[in-house]
Amino acid sequence: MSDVPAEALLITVAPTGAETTKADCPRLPTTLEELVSTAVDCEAAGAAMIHVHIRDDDHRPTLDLARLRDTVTALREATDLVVQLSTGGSVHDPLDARLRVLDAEPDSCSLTMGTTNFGDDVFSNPWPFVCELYQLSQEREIVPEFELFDLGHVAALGRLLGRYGPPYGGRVHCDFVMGVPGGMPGTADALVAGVAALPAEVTSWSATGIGRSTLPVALASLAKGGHLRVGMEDVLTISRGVPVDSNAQLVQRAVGLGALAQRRPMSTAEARDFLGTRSLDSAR
Ligand code: KMH
Ligand code: ZN
Repeated sequence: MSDVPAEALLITVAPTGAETTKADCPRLPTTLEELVSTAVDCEAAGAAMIHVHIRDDDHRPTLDLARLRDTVTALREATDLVVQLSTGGSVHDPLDARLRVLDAEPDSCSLTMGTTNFGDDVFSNPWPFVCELYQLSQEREIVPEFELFDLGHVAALGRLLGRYGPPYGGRVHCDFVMGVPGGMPGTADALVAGVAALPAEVTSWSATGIGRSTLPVALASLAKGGHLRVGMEDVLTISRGVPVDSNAQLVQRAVGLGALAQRRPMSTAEARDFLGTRSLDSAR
């Protein structure tokens, strides 16, 4: 058990993603400088964890290891946020490059629990890859966040934990990613079904809804006592037809929704305890 009280709301910001182009969205943080300043603003607004995808000099998604390492270092220098690197990358990234993400030694890594159709593409997560990535995270003392795009992924999580035991740190945190075309819909009904199916080992969960499902999923998550992931990886409008100004704006909105539900933002120190990540001193 962690000592973090139930009213604490974990807000994760996913500021960039791999799908939106800089040309389509100039406000998307794609350079290291933009990412760090976004992280600082989002921490000040109430986020405790950052889910990171990085871009190359042409603003295209990359898993370049040197860049990933520099990113982890820069985020740790500028913030106390829990740094989670995406191992999902983009739908075009090969599995071996996605495994190598752990060489950058983040606090946490995303770990998607199965293959899913992803718009017109396929986000590939074959079972042997999931198992290899999970065991690597255990060896490297990196806390996985299990990404659940579908109800089948929830069942697969139970199978994984049954076969390989708990993650490093002993906590089991997962995130429902809803409303992806090809995955589960971003509805309260789907979230309720997913939460009901979670394996007993799960200690916490958050949810995010893509695009227009953002608000319904956030409200449903709060109603069920869950946590929130927000950010420009998942949504680019703040209301119908109005572009998001910044990731911090989405974090501020999450803080406001949380306040309505009598939840207050979890601090970064609480988040480390809550998620079971390494202490800040050993991470640095
Ligand atoms: N970009 C998606 C294909 C993750 O970060 O782990 C995968 C994704 C999940 O965003
Ligand atoms: Zn991601």
